[in-house]
Amino acid sequence: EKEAALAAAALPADSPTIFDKIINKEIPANVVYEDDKVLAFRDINPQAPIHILLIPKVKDGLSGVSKVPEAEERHIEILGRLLYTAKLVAKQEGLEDGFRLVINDGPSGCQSVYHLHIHLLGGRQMNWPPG
Ligand code: DGP
Repeated sequence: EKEAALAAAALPADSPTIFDKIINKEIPANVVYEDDKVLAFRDINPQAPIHILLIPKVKDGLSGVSKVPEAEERHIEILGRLLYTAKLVAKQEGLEDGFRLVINDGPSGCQSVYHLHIHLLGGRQMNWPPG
């Protein structure tokens, strides 16, 4: 897994990933929210009773953001929109008592898919520090 992360880290910012296939409906996903800019779907390997990924949609050749350090000023709107959508989805999922938002970055952060995403985790007591 570490090797895969290192290989992926070498890819250019807008290389397609498995998440592009989910956006394009080429592979199925359990979608919980979708608009023209953001897609949210259940993680295939859930780490909590509720584990949802929020991703920016990439279309019309618009360069995607692979990871936080690749963000540019033009991405500010989508970065804010992802957080705002996390709020909407948390409410939709009934996470009134709280939840955890996580962005894994790069090999040391355990990022495995190089299409920027926020993890929304909830439905159980979270612990600190994380692993
Ligand atoms: P990260 O390690 O932060 O890059 O998280 C990537 C997450 O993506 C990981 O928790 C598993 C999830 N994932 C990978 N492939 C798929 C997929 O094909 N479908 C879904 N629903 N989730 C996926």
